[in-house]
Amino acid sequence: MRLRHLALAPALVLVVAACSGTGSTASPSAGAGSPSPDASASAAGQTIEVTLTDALKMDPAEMTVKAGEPVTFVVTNAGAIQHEFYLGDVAAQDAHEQEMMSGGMAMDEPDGIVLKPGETRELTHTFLSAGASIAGCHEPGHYAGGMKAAITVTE
Ligand SMILES: [Cu+2]
Repeated sequence: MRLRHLALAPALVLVVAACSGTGSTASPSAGAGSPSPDASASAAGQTIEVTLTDALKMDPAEMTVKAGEPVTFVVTNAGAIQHEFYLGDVAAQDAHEQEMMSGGMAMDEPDGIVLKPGETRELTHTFLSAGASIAGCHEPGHYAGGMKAAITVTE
């Protein structure tokens, strides 16, 4: 479902392809429902609980996930102001930051969710290949203030 979504958004596909330095280049169909030998493993999935705070922190600030398996982030906004949990590599984070700075509204999208104070929400994402990714909050000033977490994607 998510991947079909991505396939309809060329920019996002490019982002995914761009961060997949270790293979799976230009194969947007790779995840679009084509069964992989590891399909059974993905049933297990991975769950990571993340807390967002008004101190512009994400806890944990570093996470490790496995490529090709869905990861469910259970995100709680422990603060009193709105925060965001947006997944993407450095380029995607920068692009999203620009978007937000030029008046973009924080909204839910395939790779990001917006959380009101006290809210807990889930975002499920499958990282397609090993590498480095980031979770960032792009409420004004937050990303620049360090509100991000490093995500290491392993094979
Ligand atoms: Cu924030």
